[in-house]
Amino acid sequence: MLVVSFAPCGCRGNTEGRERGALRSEAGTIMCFFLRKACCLQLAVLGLLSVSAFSYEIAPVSGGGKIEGKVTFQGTVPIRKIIPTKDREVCGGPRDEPQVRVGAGKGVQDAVVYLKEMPKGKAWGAADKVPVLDQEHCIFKPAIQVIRPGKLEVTSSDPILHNTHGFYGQRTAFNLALPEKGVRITRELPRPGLVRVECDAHGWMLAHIYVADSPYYALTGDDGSFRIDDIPPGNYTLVATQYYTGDTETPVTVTGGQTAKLSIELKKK
Ligand SMILES: [Cu+2]
Repeated sequence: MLVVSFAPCGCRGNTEGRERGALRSEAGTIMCFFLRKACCLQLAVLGLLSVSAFSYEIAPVSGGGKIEGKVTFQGTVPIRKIIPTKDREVCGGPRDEPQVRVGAGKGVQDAVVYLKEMPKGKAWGAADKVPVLDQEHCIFKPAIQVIRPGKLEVTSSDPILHNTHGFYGQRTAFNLALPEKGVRITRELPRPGLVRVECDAHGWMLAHIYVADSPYYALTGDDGSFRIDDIPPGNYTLVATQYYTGDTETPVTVTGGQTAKLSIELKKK
């Protein structure tokens, strides 16, 4: 992902130049002209880079291959202690929450798996409905989801105020007050990347939304299994990620008409 930050294209020296004399002012103006030009050029280049870094091209895939695999976590399941400090009649009492959902055969449920930086390939598929993030008993549902860039509907099933706050890194993606049950608000998540969702009213609430940069992704089932299909033959990096363990990258070669099998173990970094 490309993160671009820059200062505004201003020129404070210009004002100073005017105050100190005509000659200096003229030199300052000329210098400022070039600085502005350079600055605009820089912005244009950054703009192009940011567009190209996120562009995914849809191209028909013939004779594609598949990847099937299983994501596991072998260690002791880490526990997070949840202690609701308000609205207990809705949010409930203290409880233990596993940081990694480990099921049969050490399989990790809800690990996000995707092919890294896919330039082109299959279509996204029909968008049957807008993805939803609900809040029930002060728990985000679902806690983890993968969506395509676009709309997200945020709602609440609780009769109390949630202040639902999504972040791309440190930057706010949305900040919504949901004061009562049944409120529905739709927002855009236009940029691929991880969106962490918190509630400003209930500090223990946490969800993760992965905005995909291509349709080559999967969310593991309750036994840790996944499948990605219609992949153009080639060499790729498959990323398996889970918010507690972080990313695990695995090289994989996809051959037309065949299924590459992977076994991926997540480990806390
Ligand atoms: Cu809340």
